[in-house]
Amino acid sequence: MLTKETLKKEIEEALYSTAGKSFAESDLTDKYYALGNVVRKHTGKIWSETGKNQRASKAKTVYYFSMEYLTGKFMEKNLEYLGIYEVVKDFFEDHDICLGDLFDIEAEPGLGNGGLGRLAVAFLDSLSSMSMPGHGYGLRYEKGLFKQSIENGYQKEEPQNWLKEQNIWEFKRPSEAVEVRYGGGIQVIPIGKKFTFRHVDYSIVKAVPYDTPFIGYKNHNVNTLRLWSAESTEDLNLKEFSKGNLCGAFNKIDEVKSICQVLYPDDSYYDGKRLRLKQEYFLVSAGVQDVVRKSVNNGIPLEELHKYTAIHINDTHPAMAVPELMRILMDEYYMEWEQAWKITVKTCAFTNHTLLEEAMEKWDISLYRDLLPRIWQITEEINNRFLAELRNVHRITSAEAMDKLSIIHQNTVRMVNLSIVGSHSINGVAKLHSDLLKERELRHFYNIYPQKFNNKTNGIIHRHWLLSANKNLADLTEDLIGPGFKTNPIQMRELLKHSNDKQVLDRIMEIKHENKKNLSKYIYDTTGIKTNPHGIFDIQAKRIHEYKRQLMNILHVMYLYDKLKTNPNMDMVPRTFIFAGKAAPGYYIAKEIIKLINTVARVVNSDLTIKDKLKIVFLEDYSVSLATKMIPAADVSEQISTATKEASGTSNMKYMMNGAITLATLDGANIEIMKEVGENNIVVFGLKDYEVYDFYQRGNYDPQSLYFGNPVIKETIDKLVNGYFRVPYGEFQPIYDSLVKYGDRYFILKDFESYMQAQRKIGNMYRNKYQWAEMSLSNTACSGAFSSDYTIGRYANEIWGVKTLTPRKD
Ligand code: NBY
Repeated sequence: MLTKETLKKEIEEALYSTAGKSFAESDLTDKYYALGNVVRKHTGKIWSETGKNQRASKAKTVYYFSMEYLTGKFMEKNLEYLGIYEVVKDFFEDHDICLGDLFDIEAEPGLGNGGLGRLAVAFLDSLSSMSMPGHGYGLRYEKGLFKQSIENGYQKEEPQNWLKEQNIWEFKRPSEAVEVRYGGGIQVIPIGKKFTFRHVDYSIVKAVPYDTPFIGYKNHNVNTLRLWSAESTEDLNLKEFSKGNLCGAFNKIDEVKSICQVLYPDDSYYDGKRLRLKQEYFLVSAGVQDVVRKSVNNGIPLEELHKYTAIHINDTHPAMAVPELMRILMDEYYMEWEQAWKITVKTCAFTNHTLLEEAMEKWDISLYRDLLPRIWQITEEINNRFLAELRNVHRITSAEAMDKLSIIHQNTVRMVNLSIVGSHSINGVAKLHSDLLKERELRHFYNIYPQKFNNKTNGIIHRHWLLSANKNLADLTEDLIGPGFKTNPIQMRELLKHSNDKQVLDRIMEIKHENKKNLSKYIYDTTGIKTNPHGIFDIQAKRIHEYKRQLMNILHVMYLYDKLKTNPNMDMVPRTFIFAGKAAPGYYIAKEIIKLINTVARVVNSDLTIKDKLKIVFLEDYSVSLATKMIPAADVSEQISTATKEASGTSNMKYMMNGAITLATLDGANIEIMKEVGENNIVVFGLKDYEVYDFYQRGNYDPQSLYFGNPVIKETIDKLVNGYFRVPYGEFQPIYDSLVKYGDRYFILKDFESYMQAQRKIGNMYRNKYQWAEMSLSNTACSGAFSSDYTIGRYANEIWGVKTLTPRKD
């Protein structure tokens, strides 16, 4: 137990050693670093004990390979999980320091784009909190996802320099660096009747690991997130340097450093850049080498690697883990192909996160072969053997099936195919998504490998999104049902017993109102816009993408505004529509949608005639921290993607947990949310998955007939191009064209009528305060099922074979 007195001593000591100052002399930043050092110290011992325990037990361990990790800030979480939050808070309060101000000093590492990166962190959090041996591998990008600002309504991007100040959570481990090889050629060397392969003329990049402890929730367990950074093996090209060619001397170093310079800002979009391939192989090679080295050092026989180790491939970005593991087993440990292949497939498992065609990774053979000659050879051999298996074992004769299945296709390497062939498990991230993989997108694979396919619906960290983000709601929950839900969140269902208790419902509305007031203040401080917390806060915060249909949302706002203009005395619950999210810098239409939202906002927010009944806010630079402020304040959660397009969604679960009512299409995990909470506690609308597929198949969707046939639609959409918004001529023409001219690929016009109806329903329901509060309570109560602890329980049981390892205190 850490007491205030010992804490005081520890912080004073840390201040002397990190800042060379006494408590009285130090500023807030000094204190932040000192506290960080105290936390490091307390973490270190548990971390070391966890490692020793995991090694000694030889328990099966999962290594999660992901190009992205959206961690959020660490300080608050680490204090909470170590169980020292209260004493730290008391201590600083005694000195009139608010912990929140201290937390604000930390830079948030934005090492991910969106859902995929956040899910990876939820999984590490759950693994550690459930005392399971599981660690993450990723890249230590110097610049995370760009910082977004809005200028004149447009998105502007700036590099996000999260490492500018010292990062107190990482531990550099130079002694555990490994070498990653690029380029060169392969020599075939005969040994008797066999061959070995020698990689020659390659260039070397040193991969240096930086470890971040992932603390479990009050359970004396600390796992590791290991991020690799690229360093040159030669300090300088001395020859060039002594010739006075300074540029030449530094060139190679710059080239090496570029590998971990920056995160690619694409979400659900594949862009076949050489540097990206270099990054992916850097992660895979460093990680797999590390896994094999650790196994060997711990006395694990490589013939049985799969009994001790699982490698998880988070979408296809780390798919080269398959040929890389083959390479190491064969070239470095002289294993035969057949044996190495069995071990590799039993070790690797793969998750698919999207059905979008434009997100599928396909590498040009020439690029792949030149950069990674040995990996190419192995990939080609995997494919040759796979094609033979298709003919000889599965008796496939159809050219169409062979074509769909082949890993190598039209001069590209298809990474989904490689991942499926090289793994024993492939899962989608929500029931609908997994069903569509089996029945449609990957049905040829399902036909030959039905046993590989399974579903693992995503989850969220309830410790973050409820216990920490919404302390008042968590306290109320504890008052009503006891503390059990904190470690077993399914117990939140017991809240349903209080559905009819007006006192409880009043309290729920009070808490929501408090949260809305806090967000209102943030909105005012950052944008100058005044919002009314007595009205509905309707939020859509996520990456800007056509399939997520922020456009449909803002078109509906334009329609509402028009109605209010025509009838300013219209009886309407005041509404604030809040948006946030980044657009990929190269995604032109997405950036135009941001400009449109801000344009509508400027007009509506400054119109005094509508008497503050409608407000529109775009909050810039969406991040985990910002989400933590927004989600607890939402009355309505907009989850309105075109059916079949959103693999799962996870923010939908976070809003539900915080008592928002979901306005949803029947897409991704929305369907499972509806099943949990019941049809009366969610508002659904729009095309169903089979209807969308039907339109695609028949090619008979005709948005123009809707446009010309429905005056509301026409009048709303015409405002994009008829000068209504006093923007430069043609500004929103591309948006208009995407709907009217280019076929409305995401069925915005088709779903518009039913979306308007759903919005009307929301407005009416909100008028009945107790009915709304009861729905809100039901949503919170039924959200426990979406804790990532349960998701991880299923991955561990059904895919990895990983178990809880009772922590041992030495
Ligand atoms: O993964 C998201 C899905 O869209 C979302 O529905 C799901 O809930 C979430 C977690 O399973 N996918 C996603 O975030 N994808 C990416 O972030 C992504 C990033 C980069 C690239 C492709 C996809 N890339 O090719 O560079």
